[in-house]
Amino acid sequence: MATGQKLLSFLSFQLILLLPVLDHGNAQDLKLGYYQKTCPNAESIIWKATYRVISRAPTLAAPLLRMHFHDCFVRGCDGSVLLNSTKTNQAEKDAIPNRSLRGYNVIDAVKSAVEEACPGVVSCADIIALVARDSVSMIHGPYWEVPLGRRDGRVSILNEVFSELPAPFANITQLKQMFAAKGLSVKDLAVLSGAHTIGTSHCNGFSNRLYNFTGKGDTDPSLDPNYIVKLKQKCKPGDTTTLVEMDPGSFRTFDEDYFTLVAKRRGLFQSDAALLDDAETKAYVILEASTHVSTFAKDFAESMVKMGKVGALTGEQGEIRKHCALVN
Ligand code: HEM
Ligand SMILES: *[C@@H]1O[C@H](CO)[C@@H](O)[C@H](O)[C@H]1NC(C)=O
Ligand SMILES: *[C@@H]1O[C@H](CO)[C@@H](O)[C@H](O)[C@H]1NC(C)=O
Ligand SMILES: *[C@@H]1O[C@H](CO)[C@@H](O)[C@H](O)[C@H]1NC(C)=O
Ligand SMILES: CC(=O)N[C@H]1CO[C@H](CO)[C@@H](O)[C@@H]1O
Repeated sequence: MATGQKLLSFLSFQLILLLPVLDHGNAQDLKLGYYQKTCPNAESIIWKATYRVISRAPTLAAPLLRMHFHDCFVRGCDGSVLLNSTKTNQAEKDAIPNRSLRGYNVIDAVKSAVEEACPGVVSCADIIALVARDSVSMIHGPYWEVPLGRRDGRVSILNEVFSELPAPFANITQLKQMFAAKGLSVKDLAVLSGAHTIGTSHCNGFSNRLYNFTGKGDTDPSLDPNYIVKLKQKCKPGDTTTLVEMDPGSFRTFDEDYFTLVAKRRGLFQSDAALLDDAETKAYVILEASTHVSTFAKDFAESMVKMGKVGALTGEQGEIRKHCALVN
Protein backbone atom coordinates (compact mmCIF):
# COMPACT_ATOMS: atom_id res chain seq x y z
CA MET A 1 0.00 0.00 0.00
CA ALA A 2 1.28 3.47 -0.90
CA THR A 3 1.96 5.75 2.05
CA GLY A 4 -0.84 8.10 0.95
CA GLN A 5 -3.32 5.25 0.89
CA LYS A 6 -2.12 3.98 4.24
CA LEU A 7 -2.55 7.43 5.71
CA LEU A 8 -6.01 7.64 4.20
CA SER A 9 -7.16 4.32 5.56
CA PHE A 10 -5.64 5.18 8.93
CA LEU A 11 -7.51 8.49 8.90
CA SER A 12 -10.81 6.91 7.99
CA PHE A 13 -10.26 4.31 10.72
CA GLN A 14 -9.73 7.21 13.15
CA LEU A 15 -12.81 8.91 11.80
CA ILE A 16 -14.92 5.83 12.39
CA LEU A 17 -13.64 5.73 15.96
CA LEU A 18 -14.26 9.45 16.42
CA LEU A 19 -17.65 9.86 14.83
CA PRO A 20 -19.74 8.20 17.51
CA VAL A 21 -17.95 10.33 20.07
CA LEU A 22 -18.72 13.52 18.16
CA ASP A 23 -22.32 12.44 17.62
CA HIS A 24 -23.31 11.38 21.09
CA GLY A 25 -20.62 12.88 23.27
CA ASN A 26 -22.22 16.27 23.66
CA ALA A 27 -24.49 16.11 26.62
CA GLN A 28 -22.18 13.67 28.38
CA ASP A 29 -19.50 16.36 28.30
CA LEU A 30 -21.50 18.51 30.70
CA LYS A 31 -20.03 18.29 34.16
CA LEU A 32 -20.52 19.36 37.74
CA GLY A 33 -18.33 22.27 38.78
CA TYR A 34 -17.53 23.14 35.17
CA TYR A 35 -16.75 26.77 36.09
CA GLN A 36 -14.65 25.93 39.16
CA LYS A 37 -11.46 27.31 37.60
CA THR A 38 -12.84 29.85 35.12
CA CYS A 39 -15.51 31.46 37.30
CA PRO A 40 -15.49 29.90 40.77
CA ASN A 41 -18.33 32.02 42.13
CA ALA A 42 -20.63 31.62 39.12
CA GLU A 43 -23.16 29.44 40.91
CA SER A 44 -23.32 31.58 44.03
CA ILE A 45 -23.60 34.79 42.02
CA ILE A 46 -26.49 33.26 40.08
CA TRP A 47 -28.13 31.99 43.29
CA LYS A 48 -27.97 35.43 44.90
CA ALA A 49 -29.24 37.26 41.83
CA THR A 50 -32.11 34.76 41.54
CA TYR A 51 -32.90 35.06 45.24
CA ARG A 52 -33.18 38.83 44.91
CA VAL A 53 -36.01 38.25 42.42
CA ILE A 54 -37.80 35.18 43.82
CA SER A 55 -37.84 36.42 47.44
CA ARG A 56 -39.86 39.43 46.24
CA ALA A 57 -41.80 37.79 43.41
CA PRO A 58 -42.15 34.05 44.05
CA THR A 59 -44.63 33.67 41.19
CA LEU A 60 -41.75 34.26 38.78
CA ALA A 61 -40.37 30.82 39.66
CA ALA A 62 -42.97 29.20 37.39
CA PRO A 63 -42.17 31.03 34.15
CA LEU A 64 -38.44 30.64 34.86
CA LEU A 65 -38.84 26.87 35.19
CA ARG A 66 -40.96 26.77 32.07
CA MET A 67 -38.32 28.76 30.17
CA HIS A 68 -35.79 25.96 30.71
CA PHE A 69 -38.30 23.42 29.33
CA HIS A 70 -39.00 25.56 26.27
CA ASP A 71 -35.29 26.14 25.71
CA CYS A 72 -34.43 22.44 25.88
CA PHE A 73 -37.28 21.17 23.70
CA VAL A 74 -36.59 23.56 20.85
CA ARG A 75 -33.06 23.04 19.40
CA GLY A 76 -31.71 21.71 22.69
CA CYS A 77 -30.74 23.58 25.86
CA ASP A 78 -28.79 26.21 23.95
CA GLY A 79 -30.34 29.50 25.08
CA SER A 80 -32.12 29.86 21.72
CA VAL A 81 -35.31 30.79 23.58
CA LEU A 82 -33.63 34.04 24.64
CA LEU A 83 -32.62 35.32 21.20
CA ASN A 84 -34.45 38.33 19.80
CA SER A 85 -35.89 38.32 16.32
CA THR A 86 -33.88 40.23 13.71
CA LYS A 87 -34.83 41.99 10.45
CA THR A 88 -34.46 38.71 8.60
CA ASN A 89 -35.43 36.12 11.21
CA GLN A 90 -38.39 35.51 13.49
CA ALA A 91 -37.08 33.90 16.66
CA GLU A 92 -38.70 31.41 19.09
CA LYS A 93 -39.48 34.30 21.41
CA ASP A 94 -42.08 35.60 19.02
CA ALA A 95 -44.07 32.37 18.75
CA ILE A 96 -47.51 32.37 20.35
CA PRO A 97 -46.65 30.06 23.27
CA ASN A 98 -44.12 32.66 24.40
CA ARG A 99 -46.91 35.04 25.31
CA SER A 100 -46.74 33.74 28.83
CA LEU A 101 -42.99 33.23 29.02
CA ARG A 102 -41.95 35.90 31.44
CA GLY A 103 -38.65 36.48 33.14
CA TYR A 104 -36.38 37.39 30.25
CA ASN A 105 -35.33 40.44 32.27
CA VAL A 106 -34.46 38.18 35.21
CA ILE A 107 -32.09 36.20 33.01
CA ASP A 108 -30.59 39.47 31.72
CA ALA A 109 -30.03 40.72 35.27
CA VAL A 110 -28.40 37.44 36.31
CA LYS A 111 -26.23 37.46 33.20
CA SER A 112 -25.05 41.03 33.97
CA ALA A 113 -24.11 40.00 37.50
CA VAL A 114 -22.10 37.03 36.18
CA GLU A 115 -20.47 39.08 33.41
CA GLU A 116 -19.25 41.58 35.98
CA ALA A 117 -17.29 38.84 37.75
CA CYS A 118 -16.21 36.76 34.76
CA PRO A 119 -16.81 38.35 31.37
CA GLY A 120 -17.50 35.99 28.47
CA VAL A 121 -17.26 32.76 30.48
CA VAL A 122 -20.71 31.57 31.55
CA SER A 123 -23.27 30.70 28.87
CA CYS A 124 -26.86 31.91 28.83
CA ALA A 125 -27.97 28.28 28.43
CA ASP A 126 -26.26 27.36 31.72
CA ILE A 127 -27.78 30.42 33.37
CA ILE A 128 -31.30 29.32 32.38
CA ALA A 129 -30.64 25.83 33.79
CA LEU A 130 -29.30 27.21 37.09
CA VAL A 131 -31.98 29.87 37.49
CA ALA A 132 -34.67 27.21 36.93
CA ARG A 133 -33.10 24.98 39.58
CA ASP A 134 -32.59 27.83 42.04
CA SER A 135 -36.12 29.15 41.55
CA VAL A 136 -37.69 25.75 42.20
CA SER A 137 -35.63 25.14 45.31
CA MET A 138 -36.52 28.61 46.64
CA ILE A 139 -40.23 27.77 46.62
CA HIS A 140 -39.78 24.55 48.63
CA GLY A 141 -39.11 22.35 45.62
CA PRO A 142 -36.23 19.90 45.29
CA TYR A 143 -32.61 20.92 44.74
CA TRP A 144 -30.37 19.19 42.22
CA GLU A 145 -26.81 19.58 41.01
CA VAL A 146 -26.72 20.92 37.45
CA PRO A 147 -24.03 19.53 35.14
CA LEU A 148 -22.66 22.59 33.30
CA GLY A 149 -20.71 23.58 30.20
CA ARG A 150 -23.57 24.24 27.77
CA ARG A 151 -22.69 26.62 24.94
CA ASP A 152 -25.06 29.13 23.41
CA GLY A 153 -26.57 28.50 19.99
CA ARG A 154 -26.65 31.07 17.22
CA VAL A 155 -29.97 30.01 15.72
CA SER A 156 -33.57 30.50 16.85
CA ILE A 157 -36.52 29.78 14.57
CA LEU A 158 -40.10 30.69 15.36
CA ASN A 159 -41.74 27.76 13.54
CA GLU A 160 -39.75 25.15 15.47
CA VAL A 161 -41.73 26.04 18.59
CA PHE A 162 -44.86 24.60 16.98
CA SER A 163 -43.27 21.35 15.88
CA GLU A 164 -41.16 20.67 18.99
CA LEU A 165 -43.22 21.85 21.97
CA PRO A 166 -46.23 19.75 22.91
CA ALA A 167 -49.55 21.62 22.81
CA PRO A 168 -51.93 21.53 25.78
CA PHE A 169 -54.31 19.67 23.45
CA ALA A 170 -51.83 16.84 22.84
CA ASN A 171 -52.96 13.28 23.55
CA ILE A 172 -50.87 10.65 25.30
CA THR A 173 -49.52 9.18 22.04
CA GLN A 174 -48.27 12.56 20.89
CA LEU A 175 -46.81 13.39 24.30
CA LYS A 176 -44.92 10.12 24.50
CA GLN A 177 -43.60 10.62 20.98
CA MET A 178 -42.48 14.19 21.61
CA PHE A 179 -40.67 13.24 24.80
CA ALA A 180 -39.10 10.16 23.19
CA ALA A 181 -37.84 12.41 20.38
CA LYS A 182 -35.81 14.22 23.06
CA GLY A 183 -34.53 11.02 24.60
CA LEU A 184 -36.94 11.34 27.52
CA SER A 185 -38.87 8.37 28.87
CA VAL A 186 -42.53 7.80 29.65
CA LYS A 187 -41.64 8.20 33.31
CA ASP A 188 -39.92 11.53 32.57
CA LEU A 189 -43.16 12.65 30.91
CA ALA A 190 -45.21 11.85 34.01
CA VAL A 191 -42.64 13.32 36.39
CA LEU A 192 -41.93 16.54 34.47
CA SER A 193 -45.64 17.20 33.96
CA GLY A 194 -45.63 17.62 37.74
CA ALA A 195 -44.07 21.05 37.07
CA HIS A 196 -47.68 22.14 36.67
CA THR A 197 -47.88 22.12 40.47
CA ILE A 198 -46.83 25.77 40.15
CA GLY A 199 -47.93 28.62 37.97
CA THR A 200 -50.87 29.79 35.96
CA SER A 201 -52.41 29.32 32.55
CA HIS A 202 -54.37 31.52 30.20
CA CYS A 203 -57.98 30.39 29.67
CA ASN A 204 -57.42 29.54 26.02
CA GLY A 205 -55.11 26.67 26.96
CA PHE A 206 -58.15 24.66 28.10
CA SER A 207 -61.38 26.54 27.31
CA ASN A 208 -62.23 24.08 24.53
CA ARG A 209 -62.76 21.55 27.33
CA LEU A 210 -65.40 23.82 28.88
CA TYR A 211 -67.41 25.00 25.91
CA ASN A 212 -66.97 23.26 22.59
CA PHE A 213 -65.01 20.09 22.99
CA THR A 214 -66.02 18.30 19.79
CA GLY A 215 -67.68 21.25 18.04
CA LYS A 216 -71.15 20.43 19.42
CA GLY A 217 -71.09 22.90 22.30
CA ASP A 218 -70.10 20.04 24.62
CA THR A 219 -67.60 19.63 27.46
CA ASP A 220 -64.64 17.27 27.89
CA PRO A 221 -65.97 14.11 29.59
CA SER A 222 -62.53 13.47 31.10
CA LEU A 223 -62.74 16.68 33.16
CA ASP A 224 -64.56 16.65 36.53
CA PRO A 225 -68.00 18.29 35.88
CA ASN A 226 -67.86 20.15 39.21
CA TYR A 227 -64.50 21.58 38.24
CA ILE A 228 -65.92 22.60 34.85
CA VAL A 229 -68.50 24.73 36.67
CA LYS A 230 -65.75 26.52 38.60
CA LEU A 231 -63.56 27.03 35.56
CA LYS A 232 -66.48 28.44 33.55
CA GLN A 233 -66.89 31.13 36.19
CA LYS A 234 -63.30 32.23 35.60
CA CYS A 235 -63.11 31.75 31.84
CA LYS A 236 -65.88 33.05 29.60
CA PRO A 237 -65.86 31.83 25.98
CA GLY A 238 -63.12 33.48 23.94
CA ASP A 239 -61.21 34.83 26.97
CA THR A 240 -57.50 34.99 26.09
CA THR A 241 -56.23 37.12 28.97
CA THR A 242 -57.44 35.74 32.32
CA LEU A 243 -54.93 33.65 34.27
CA VAL A 244 -56.02 30.54 36.18
CA GLU A 245 -53.96 28.79 38.86
CA MET A 246 -53.03 25.33 37.66
CA ASP A 247 -52.83 23.94 41.22
CA PRO A 248 -55.47 26.09 42.92
CA GLY A 249 -54.56 27.16 46.42
CA SER A 250 -50.91 26.14 46.26
CA PHE A 251 -49.80 27.39 42.85
CA ARG A 252 -46.85 29.15 44.50
CA THR A 253 -45.54 26.05 46.25
CA PHE A 254 -43.71 23.20 44.60
CA ASP A 255 -45.45 20.10 46.00
CA GLU A 256 -46.98 16.85 44.69
CA ASP A 257 -50.58 18.17 44.68
CA TYR A 258 -50.54 18.11 40.89
CA PHE A 259 -50.87 14.34 40.87
CA THR A 260 -53.76 14.43 43.35
CA LEU A 261 -55.53 16.83 41.01
CA VAL A 262 -54.90 14.77 37.89
CA ALA A 263 -56.08 11.62 39.69
CA LYS A 264 -59.30 13.49 40.60
CA ARG A 265 -59.75 14.42 36.92
CA ARG A 266 -58.90 18.03 37.68
CA GLY A 267 -55.79 18.36 35.55
CA LEU A 268 -56.20 21.62 33.66
CA PHE A 269 -55.00 20.65 30.19
CA GLN A 270 -55.89 17.70 27.99
CA SER A 271 -52.18 16.90 28.20
CA ASP A 272 -52.49 16.63 32.00
CA ALA A 273 -55.59 14.45 31.80
CA ALA A 274 -53.84 12.31 29.16
CA LEU A 275 -51.51 10.94 31.83
CA LEU A 276 -54.43 8.71 32.85
CA ASP A 277 -54.55 7.17 29.34
CA ASP A 278 -51.32 5.18 29.56
CA ALA A 279 -50.72 2.38 32.04
CA GLU A 280 -47.28 3.61 33.13
CA THR A 281 -48.08 7.32 33.47
CA LYS A 282 -51.37 6.47 35.17
CA ALA A 283 -49.61 4.23 37.68
CA TYR A 284 -47.20 7.07 38.49
CA VAL A 285 -50.04 9.58 38.94
CA ILE A 286 -51.96 7.22 41.25
CA LEU A 287 -48.83 6.38 43.23
CA GLU A 288 -47.88 10.02 43.83
CA ALA A 289 -51.49 10.97 44.57
CA SER A 290 -51.90 8.30 47.20
CA THR A 291 -48.54 7.94 48.88
CA HIS A 292 -47.49 9.59 52.10
CA VAL A 293 -43.84 9.32 51.20
CA SER A 294 -43.79 10.86 47.77
CA THR A 295 -40.86 10.16 45.47
CA PHE A 296 -41.79 13.17 43.33
CA ALA A 297 -39.08 15.52 44.61
CA LYS A 298 -36.32 13.00 43.93
CA ASP A 299 -37.82 11.95 40.60
CA PHE A 300 -38.23 15.54 39.50
CA ALA A 301 -34.61 16.34 40.28
CA GLU A 302 -33.48 13.33 38.22
CA SER A 303 -35.70 14.10 35.24
CA MET A 304 -34.65 17.75 35.25
CA VAL A 305 -30.99 16.76 34.99
CA LYS A 306 -31.94 14.56 32.02
CA MET A 307 -34.02 17.27 30.38
CA GLY A 308 -31.17 19.75 30.94
CA LYS A 309 -28.91 17.63 28.71
CA VAL A 310 -31.21 17.49 25.69
CA GLY A 311 -29.31 18.66 22.62
CA ALA A 312 -26.79 20.64 24.66
CA LEU A 313 -23.94 22.21 22.70
CA THR A 314 -20.49 21.67 24.19
CA GLY A 315 -16.80 22.07 23.40
CA GLU A 316 -16.24 24.23 20.35
CA GLN A 317 -19.90 24.30 19.33
CA GLY A 318 -21.82 27.57 19.51
CA GLU A 319 -20.45 30.42 21.59
CA ILE A 320 -20.67 32.18 24.94
CA ARG A 321 -23.01 35.05 24.23
CA LYS A 322 -22.15 38.47 25.64
CA HIS A 323 -25.80 39.44 25.76
CA CYS A 324 -28.41 36.70 26.05
CA ALA A 325 -30.76 38.29 23.51
CA LEU A 326 -28.12 38.66 20.80
CA VAL A 327 -25.61 36.45 19.02
CA ASN A 328 -22.08 37.82 19.35
C1 HEM B 1 -46.01 17.67 28.91
C2 HEM B 1 -46.24 18.63 28.06
C3 HEM B 1 -46.52 20.05 28.48
C4 HEM B 1 -47.49 20.84 27.97
C5 HEM B 1 -48.48 20.47 26.88
C6 HEM B 1 -47.42 22.10 28.67
C7 HEM B 1 -48.25 23.18 28.40
C8 HEM B 1 -48.31 24.31 29.18
C9 HEM B 1 -49.22 25.41 28.98
C10 HEM B 1 -50.22 25.52 27.83
C11 HEM B 1 -49.04 26.30 29.99
C12 HEM B 1 -49.80 27.58 30.24
C13 HEM B 1 -49.14 28.77 29.59
C14 HEM B 1 -50.00 29.98 29.72
O1 HEM B 1 -51.09 30.02 29.13
O2 HEM B 1 -49.61 30.94 30.40
C15 HEM B 1 -48.00 25.77 30.82
C16 HEM B 1 -47.53 26.39 31.95
C17 HEM B 1 -46.44 25.95 32.66
N1 HEM B 1 -45.65 24.88 32.33
FE1 HEM B 1 -46.08 23.44 31.01
N2 HEM B 1 -46.42 22.05 29.58
C18 HEM B 1 -45.82 20.82 29.50
C19 HEM B 1 -44.73 20.40 30.21
C20 HEM B 1 -44.02 21.19 31.08
C21 HEM B 1 -42.72 20.87 31.62
C22 HEM B 1 -41.90 19.65 31.25
C23 HEM B 1 -42.39 21.89 32.46
C24 HEM B 1 -41.14 22.09 33.27
C25 HEM B 1 -40.33 21.12 33.62
C26 HEM B 1 -43.50 22.81 32.46
C27 HEM B 1 -43.59 23.93 33.26
C28 HEM B 1 -44.65 24.82 33.25
C29 HEM B 1 -44.82 25.87 34.24
C30 HEM B 1 -43.95 26.09 35.46
C31 HEM B 1 -45.94 26.59 33.86
C32 HEM B 1 -46.53 27.83 34.55
C33 HEM B 1 -45.96 29.06 33.88
C34 HEM B 1 -46.41 30.38 34.50
O3 HEM B 1 -46.95 30.41 35.61
O4 HEM B 1 -46.19 31.41 33.84
N3 HEM B 1 -44.45 22.37 31.60
N4 HEM B 1 -47.57 24.57 30.31
C1 LIG C 1 -34.68 42.26 22.72
O1 LIG C 1 -36.06 42.50 22.48
C2 LIG C 1 -36.75 43.07 23.58
C3 LIG C 1 -38.24 43.10 23.25
O2 LIG C 1 -38.46 43.59 21.97
C4 LIG C 1 -36.16 44.47 23.87
O3 LIG C 1 -36.82 45.05 24.98
C5 LIG C 1 -34.68 44.29 24.18
O4 LIG C 1 -34.08 45.55 24.38
C6 LIG C 1 -33.96 43.56 23.06
N1 LIG C 1 -32.61 43.27 23.51
C7 LIG C 1 -31.53 43.69 22.87
C8 LIG C 1 -30.23 43.40 23.52
O5 LIG C 1 -31.59 44.26 21.80
C1 LIG D 1 -53.65 11.48 19.02
O1 LIG D 1 -53.66 12.55 18.11
C2 LIG D 1 -53.24 12.21 16.82
C3 LIG D 1 -53.14 13.48 15.99
O2 LIG D 1 -54.27 14.28 16.12
C4 LIG D 1 -54.20 11.20 16.21
O3 LIG D 1 -53.77 10.82 14.92
C5 LIG D 1 -54.24 9.97 17.12
O4 LIG D 1 -55.23 9.07 16.64
C6 LIG D 1 -54.56 10.36 18.56
N1 LIG D 1 -54.36 9.21 19.41
C7 LIG D 1 -55.16 8.89 20.41
C8 LIG D 1 -54.79 7.69 21.21
O5 LIG D 1 -56.15 9.54 20.67
C1 LIG E 1 -68.25 25.08 18.20
O1 LIG E 1 -67.45 24.48 17.19
C2 LIG E 1 -68.13 24.35 15.94
C3 LIG E 1 -67.21 23.57 15.01
O2 LIG E 1 -65.91 24.06 15.02
C4 LIG E 1 -68.46 25.75 15.42
O3 LIG E 1 -69.15 25.64 14.18
C5 LIG E 1 -69.34 26.47 16.43
O4 LIG E 1 -69.59 27.80 16.01
C6 LIG E 1 -68.68 26.48 17.81
N1 LIG E 1 -69.59 27.01 18.78
C7 LIG E 1 -69.24 27.99 19.64
C8 LIG E 1 -70.28 28.41 20.61
O5 LIG E 1 -68.14 28.53 19.61
C1 LIG F 1 -41.93 38.46 25.49
C2 LIG F 1 -42.02 38.40 24.01
O1 LIG F 1 -41.02 38.33 23.34
N1 LIG F 1 -43.23 38.44 23.50
C3 LIG F 1 -43.50 38.36 22.08
C4 LIG F 1 -44.25 37.11 21.74
O2 LIG F 1 -44.66 37.08 20.41
C5 LIG F 1 -45.49 38.14 20.00
C6 LIG F 1 -45.86 37.93 18.56
O3 LIG F 1 -46.41 36.67 18.37
C7 LIG F 1 -44.76 39.48 20.21
O4 LIG F 1 -45.62 40.55 19.88
C8 LIG F 1 -44.31 39.59 21.66
O5 LIG F 1 -43.53 40.74 21.83
